[in-house]
Parts: sequence; structure tokens; C-alpha cells
Amino acid sequence: MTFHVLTIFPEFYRGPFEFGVLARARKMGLLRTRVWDLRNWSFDRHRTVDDRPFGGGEGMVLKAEPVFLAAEEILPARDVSRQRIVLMSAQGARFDQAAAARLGTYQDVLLICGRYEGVDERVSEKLADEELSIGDYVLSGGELAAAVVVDAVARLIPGVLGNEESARQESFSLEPILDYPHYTRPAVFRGWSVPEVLLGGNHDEIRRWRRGAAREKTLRLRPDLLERK
Ligand code: 9D3
Repeated sequence: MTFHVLTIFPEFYRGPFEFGVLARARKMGLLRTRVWDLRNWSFDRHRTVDDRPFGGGEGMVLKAEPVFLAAEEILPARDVSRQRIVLMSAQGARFDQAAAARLGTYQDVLLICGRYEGVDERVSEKLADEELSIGDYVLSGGELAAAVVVDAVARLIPGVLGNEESARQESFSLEPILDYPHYTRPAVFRGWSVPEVLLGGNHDEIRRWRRGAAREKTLRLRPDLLERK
């Protein structure tokens, strides 16, 4: 699968796609990432991509035309069953594990990174298939959010993770519960001990402890997960 990222800051992506799981997936040919500079589709002297809002108000608005021209060149043979155009914006629907799984079914995903005070609404209405936000907080633009989407979707591509890890994450999206607490050596760190049960070899007992600890931690940190569903 190929992720296309359309941005005014292409240099931002020197980094996010070049480490760990994403780097391996790209080297194995399971994932392709192409970063496109939106200014390549602006043709005035200053390569302008923003303008003042109709109706007045603060800030600038990302113009529709460069975004449409870019999308039409990046995905020239539009196939709505295999390609998805996503506008990353603070107004979007919440990106979650189910959305990641859904995006993973497409051959090409074009992520349009919003910037400035907003994006001309015709991009949302007439170009994008959907509009996504990564959460209810204010970011400076869509670039960090798009990197989050690429990471979460790439992990779901068959072959990207080892078998063991991909089976483990399967349960995350199905069960509305957090992971159990993890510990490694030393057994006592600054006087704080690892739960005794984990040091013995009773795997039934360990499984029971982990289930209980996961439930307790979910209740404490994410009660909304248990109340949902
Ligand atoms: C209330 C007026 N603006 C806040 C100063 C609205 C606003 C405009 C532009 C808020 C954020 C942004 C830029 N953010 C994104 O483009 C963005 C985003 C986000 O801010 N939060 C979570 N997900 C995303 S995806 C893209």
C-alpha cells in the first residue's frame, strides 16, 4: 500500500518514516510513502497556497486550487474503491483503531495536511472522501497527525509485524481493555518490587493476575472503555 502525504512542510517527514517498524516495512516493500510539496501546484511568483478568509476574521485559509491540482496529479486515475483521500483537520471525525483498519484496506491513501486557520471547505466537500482528527486538542497543522495515521495503519499491513505481535494487537481492537502492566529486571528497583506472582513460573496464576491488573488499570485510567459497548 502507498501513503501519499500532501504538505507545505515536506522536510517534516525526514524522520517519522525512517525508524523502527515503519522503516522496516518500507525496506521490505510492504509500505510506500511519498511526500508531496503542495507548493509545486502553486504558480504565482511567491508560490502562494493561502489567502484571506471570505467574510473576514483571523488567520489565513489554505486555498482549494493547489490541493485539487495536486490530488488530481498524485491520483490521476481516480478509483474510489481502491483509493482514499483524507483531509487531516481538527474538525474531522476521530481517528481510532477501527479507522486505521478501514484505511488499511486501500491501495493508495492520500493524506492532505491542513494548515493555517483552516482549509477551504470545498476540499472537504468536493475532494476528500473523509475528514479525520487524531484527538480533541489543537495542533499547528496536519503533519504530526498524518504521521500518526501512517504509523497506526502500517502496523496492520500483513507481514509488517512478526506473527506473535500481530496476534497480540488483534485483541486490542476487540477487547475494550488496556494492556496489562509489564516489568523487567531488576526484580527490585530502588526498593520497589515486581509483583511476586510474575517471578514464579505458574502461568495460570500469571494469566489470572494479568487479567485482573489490566481490568484494574483500565478502571482507573480509562473507565470510559469499560462503560462503552
Ligand atoms: C479555534 C480556531 N482554531 C484553533 C486555533 C481552529 C484550528 C485551526 C487549525 C485548530 C487546529 C488547526 C490545525 N490542526 C490541524 O490541522 C489538525 C489537527 C488538530 O489540530 N488536532 C487533532 N487532529 C488534527 S488533524 C489536523
